[in-house]
Amino acid sequence: MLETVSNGFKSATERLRGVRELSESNIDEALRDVRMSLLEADVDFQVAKDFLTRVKTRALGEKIETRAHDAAGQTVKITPGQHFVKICEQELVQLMGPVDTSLARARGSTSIMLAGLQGVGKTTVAAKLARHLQKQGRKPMLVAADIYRPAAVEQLKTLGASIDVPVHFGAEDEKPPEICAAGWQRARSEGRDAIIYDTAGRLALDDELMRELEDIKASVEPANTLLVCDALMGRDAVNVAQAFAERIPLDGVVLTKLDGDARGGAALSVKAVTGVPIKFLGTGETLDRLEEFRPEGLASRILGMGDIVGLVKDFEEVVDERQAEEDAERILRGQFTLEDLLAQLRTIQKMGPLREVFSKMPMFGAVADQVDEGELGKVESMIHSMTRKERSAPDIINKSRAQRIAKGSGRRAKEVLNLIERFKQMREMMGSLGAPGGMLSKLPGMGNMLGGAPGPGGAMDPRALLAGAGGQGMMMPGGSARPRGARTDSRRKNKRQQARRSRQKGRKKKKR
Ligand SMILES: Nc1nc2c(ncn2[C@@H]2O[C@H](COP(=O)(O)OP(=O)(O)OP(=O)(O)O)[C@@H](O)[C@H]2O)c(=O)[nH]1
Ligand SMILES: [Mg+2]
Repeated sequence: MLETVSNGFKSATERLRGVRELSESNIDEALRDVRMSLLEADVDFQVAKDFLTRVKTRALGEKIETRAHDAAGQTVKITPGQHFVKICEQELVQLMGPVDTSLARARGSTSIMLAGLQGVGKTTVAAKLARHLQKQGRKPMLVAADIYRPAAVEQLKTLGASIDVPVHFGAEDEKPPEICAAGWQRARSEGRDAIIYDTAGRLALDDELMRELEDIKASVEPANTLLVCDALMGRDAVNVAQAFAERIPLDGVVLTKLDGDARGGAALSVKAVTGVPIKFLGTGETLDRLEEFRPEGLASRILGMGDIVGLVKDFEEVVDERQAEEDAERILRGQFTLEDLLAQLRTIQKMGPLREVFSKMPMFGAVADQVDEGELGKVESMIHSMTRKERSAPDIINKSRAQRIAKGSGRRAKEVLNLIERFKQMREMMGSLGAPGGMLSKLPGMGNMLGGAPGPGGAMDPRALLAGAGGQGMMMPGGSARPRGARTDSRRKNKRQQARRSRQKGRKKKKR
């Protein structure tokens, strides 16, 4: 999704990695990549130009705070490159927002008229919105006002039936405005509190289509008029939106087929060109693939970091950074216990549903679907039933101890032994990953941190970390190995070690 723009920002960030300050020349260079990608992505020319000017002005004009305080009150360093990314993020949000995704009500109910060209996804969106409202406890009704395309009514009836939402349709000679008006009356009398009008699409914008929409609007006065646009149409989608907006007042845009949109031009320009915000995103053919639009979320996805900004924010809220870095080093040396595993599980759980956490991580996004939420609870309950000693030295867990633990946690002894086995394999694997010359040292940037020679950047299959070496089931949440750790250079590491040593000395002195 949106790879084209993402790539532009990614190479811009790469260029700024390691620079000591933002200067006109390095900003220009970085922004050249962004400009190319925006144009390639079919972002409106003027929108792209204004965006780049704003980013440049801010990047040059703002004093960079090189230090900030994190959630735990610790001072953290901010590089000029990170400052640049922050500006880009804020300007992207500005470009696409603000947006209020709530749907207006009038006369006691939510009414929505959908408009748009042929094949953009109106009928699908109608059903998705019905589902969306249903989840909020509302009682929607769908109205089939497309009388021109054969099978259009059948399509809506099938979708309605699949989510248990009634569909109103007209008699043969009824015109769309009359069908809608009758639908409204029926919804009232049947106690439905939300109504969605699915209208016909045409191949091109024509007077007839506009007049029909105006007539429907006049006849039922929908509280929300949403324009459905196909993201794959790029700048054409924006042109269509502009033409619609000039003729019919619009409350929002629903941008569909974002799942197949590698470019992202429509998503970025529609608000800036038309003044109409995107309210919903369609991200797949099935009816649950509708998202309320969050400019912040899309901005961070565009910045090529999955939603790593959000992830780091979540992470900072729940974890002590210094502790986390120390843990990460220890874990990568293969020195960790079940107690650590439990702490990590808890950290991850605090960050939100597991699948969401994983989908925000660039390396793990693709396997997020395979994450088994229930598995965590089982692992947690088994560790809970162990004694402190067992947790720190799992090797002592024999058959009879396993039986006791199983009894305490409502699991089977076999599962406990299995957990221990997988834990040992994982410990071994982490140890060998972290060893000089090990797999992690081959990842770009990790060589320094681990003290090994950087290799040619051998790729790692993220599933190796997800599933235990045994193949399935338990996962290793690398909670402490925060992305920034990857950039920790040996100097910083030495400094930290010195600091730790002097802290320890201080403590010893006090004792004496
Ligand atoms: N991948 C993907 N496909 C979508 C999405 N939304 C709709 N589609 C597909 O796009 C095609 C057209 O969808 P419809 O909902 O029939 O479009 P429409 O605007 O009602 O079409 P007309 O009534 O003919 O004007 C269908 O095959 C849908 O499954 C989406 O968000 N992602
Ligand atoms: Mg349709």
